[in-house]
Formats: sequence, structure tokens, C-alpha cells
Amino acid sequence: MGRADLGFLAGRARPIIIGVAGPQNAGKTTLLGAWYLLLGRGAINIEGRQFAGSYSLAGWEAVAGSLRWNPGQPPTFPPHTTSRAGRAPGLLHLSFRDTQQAKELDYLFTDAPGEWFQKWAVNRDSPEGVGARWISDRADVLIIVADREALSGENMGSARGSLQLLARRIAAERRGRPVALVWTKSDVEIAPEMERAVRGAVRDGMPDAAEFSVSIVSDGAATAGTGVGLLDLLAWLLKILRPCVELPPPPATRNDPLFLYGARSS
Ligand SMILES: Nc1nc2c(ncn2[C@@H]2O[C@H](COP(=O)(O)OP(=O)(O)OP(=O)(O)O)[C@@H](O)[C@H]2O)c(=O)[nH]1
Ligand SMILES: [Mg+2]
Repeated sequence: MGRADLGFLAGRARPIIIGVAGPQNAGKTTLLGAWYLLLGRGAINIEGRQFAGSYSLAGWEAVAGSLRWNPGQPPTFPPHTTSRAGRAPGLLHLSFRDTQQAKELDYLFTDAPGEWFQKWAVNRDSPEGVGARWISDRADVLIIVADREALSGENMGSARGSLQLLARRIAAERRGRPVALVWTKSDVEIAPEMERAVRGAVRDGMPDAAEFSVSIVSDGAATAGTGVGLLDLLAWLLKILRPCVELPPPPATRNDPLFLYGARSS
């Protein structure tokens, strides 16, 4: 979804922004692509929320297309998210109808390159991390993506170190917003002590963090083609209302796509 597309959303209530934070290759784009694909196919249903479309079609068709995920077939993966754009992340827009209150709710999920978060975790004001800060300043909810593959591979020590830094940065910046620790690639085994260390790093500064595990690899016939845990995480995110705390207004610049939304409503 590009800045021009955001015009479609103008005039509606400000969307809820879900910031997806995590290192490179952690499975962030795959997660968003899988939701998009499953919602488009009508393969997941969430109580009280009816999928009502997406304005980010062009870009996400490409991602979902590269997922090419069909029951019985091994999934293929989207390309690495590049950091060329620099300052603002890609955004997946999903709209849902609240069936009880009969109104539409818009959500924007950020899709940013992992490098941004790695830079921002080390230095909040890093020029290469400015896009991560963009997300942190605006998100209503933050999810921290922990990659089980990286945490069990040969560079698991540095993967753990990156996540610990990221968790600390988010704890310092969250200002009371909801946070979830999301384990991706839950089909990959990791050592229990590694799992404890990462969970501890998140819970240390954010004892109220929610926790989910997801995978696009099915664990049996019942989940063939729908992955594992994707529905639970999405259902949790969609039930979150805008936090009551007043966030300081984000620095508004002419180049900021969200500036188009104007005043927040809720
Ligand atoms: N086993 C397994 N591998 C996965 C799963 N989801 C993603 N992957 C793998 O993770 C790799 C990276 O996925 P992406 O979604 O591109 O990761 P990303 O976080 O968007 O990465 P950047 O854009 O580089 O920051 C893929 O190429 C796959 O190899 C999963 O559920 N299980
Ligand atoms: Mg990506």
C-alpha cells in the first residue's frame, strides 16, 4: 500500500495501527501475507468480525502470490523486505465489520525490514532506524517477533542478543500500549532454556505482554493450508481497542503518509 492509496481511507475513523517489530528474516512479511491470503479465501473466521476488504491489494497480491500456499504443497516464501524506501514502512490494510456494533474498523499492519529494528534497538535515534521509530511512535499495538529458526540456528547467541535489545527498547517506548511476544516458525524446535531467556527478556520490562506462537507450516490434517496459531493472534489483535492513554502527537511532516488522517477519532 502506498501513500496514494491512503487517500481512500481519509474520512474514516483513524485506523488502528499494529506495529510488527522483529529482526531480519523473522517471518514478519510472511505472517501478514498469510493473513491476507487466508482472509481472501474465507479460510479464517473471527467471532464478531467480518472481513470487509483491503486497500493494499496490489502490493499484497504480490506477497501472497509468492507465498503460493496450498493445502498439501510446501509453502514458498516472499522476498526479503528491502529498506530502500527508508522512512516509512509498507502497510497492509485490512478492514473488518464489527457485527455487533454494525460498523467498519480499519487496521494497518506495518511491514518493515528487520534491519530498521536492529538499528533502532541499539540506538533509538539512529538514522537507519528512523522507520522503526516511525512505527514505534504511531502504533496502537506492538508485536515483537521472535524467530525460532534463528534462535535454534548457529547464530542463536546473536539472535537472542538482538531480541533482548529490541525488547528493552520496546519496553522503554511502549507507553502503556498492548504488546505481544509472537514466536514465528513454531514448527522449528528450540532449546527450552533459549525460550525461557527470550520470554524473560520480554517479561522483564513488560510483565503483561501477551504471547502467541505461529507457523505457516501445518502440524496435521486439521490445520492443512491454514497454518498454526494465525487465527488466535489475529483475533487477539482485532479485539484490542485504541488504548486510553494519550500518546504524544507524532511529529507531523509533509512526507508522512499518516498525516493524511488528520485528527484521531475513536
Ligand atoms: N519453517 C518456517 N519458516 C518460515 C515460516 N515463516 C517464514 N519462514 C521463513 O522465514 C524466511 C523469512 O520470512 P520473511 O517473512 O521474509 O521475514 P521478514 O521478517 O519479513 O524478513 P525481513 O523483511 O528481511 O525483515 C522465509 O524465507 C522462510 O524461510 C514458518 O512458519 N515456518
Ligand atoms: Mg519482510
